[in-house]
Amino acid sequence: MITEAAVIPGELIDKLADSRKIVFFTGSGVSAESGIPTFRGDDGLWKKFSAQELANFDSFMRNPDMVWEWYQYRRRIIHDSEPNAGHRAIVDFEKYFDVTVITQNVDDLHHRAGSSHVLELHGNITRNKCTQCGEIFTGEVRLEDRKPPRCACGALIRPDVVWFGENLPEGVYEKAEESCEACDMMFVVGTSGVVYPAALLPSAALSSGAIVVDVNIDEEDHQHNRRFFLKGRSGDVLPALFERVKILKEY
Ligand code: BJW
Ligand code: ZN
Repeated sequence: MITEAAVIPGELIDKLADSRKIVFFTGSGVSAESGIPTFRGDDGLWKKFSAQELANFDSFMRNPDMVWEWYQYRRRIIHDSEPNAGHRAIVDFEKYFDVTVITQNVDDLHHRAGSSHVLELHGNITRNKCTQCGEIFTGEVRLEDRKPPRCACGALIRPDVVWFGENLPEGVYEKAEESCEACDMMFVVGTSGVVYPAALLPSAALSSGAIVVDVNIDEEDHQHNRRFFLKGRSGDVLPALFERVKILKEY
């Protein structure tokens, strides 16, 4: 069922009100209204910076200063941004549901909004790690650093994010899969669903009997095997959804 955000089907609200465990699986679209560019849209990061080439280990080792500069640029945008109404609505859902957030985003905005249970599939840009000994650096990233610093072991330090061809952080995908298999309803919010293995998660929820709902501004990114599609910005759709279910829960 495809619906504009303003008209959320009563059937969806009823099913949501009967749910106990819900999953929000988010992509860069959920942070777009915070001013953080998505990866593949018209203003996407890929278009301006050819990030597909930048987001891999070989590029970093070939040209560490350039890749580092690209991450520093994004860190500045993220540092200056705030969680938006979509992030905050996801926190509100914790009032009535057992909520797991599975995010492909590295921007930390779900944590900053106050979500209690966040699984980060692609790492977190606010951390660094050593390319050799793997030490993690969680302190404040120095935004003025024009070049990647070096670890005590002598090797280059890189952002603690998952690049193409790299494994996801140990155990995180497995936990995400378990949450998808156990949930009653899954919201797939602001992702093009083209990056694997993350893109397999909605199917894991579907085949375990969950109701899967796509929330996206672009109908082309709606997968037709999903039960509902709410077309609109996550910062509009998610608060509207929360207000509707709140009425059922409170009265
Ligand atoms: C809105 C909105 C609003 C806008 N409201 N909506 C199986 C098949 C084919 C390939 C593979 C496969 N398995 C693995 C691969 C290879 C590869 C892969 O997936 N390639 C494909 C691209 C073809 N995967 C990997 O390499 C992964 N690792 C892996 O598989 O390990 C095993 C292995 C090891 C060794 C060798 C081989 C395999 C790792 C993937 C890591 C992805 N990393 C990135 C960069 C992170 C660091 C950084 O930030 O720089 O993660 S790529 C980038 O894409 C980033 C994102 O998390 C990810 C997903 O993008 P997202 O969020 O969906 O953004 P967009 O822009 O695509 O979409 C935005 C959406 O929002 C759109 O739909 C808009 O309409 C919507 N929107 N505003 C609501 N307001
Ligand atoms: Zn080191």
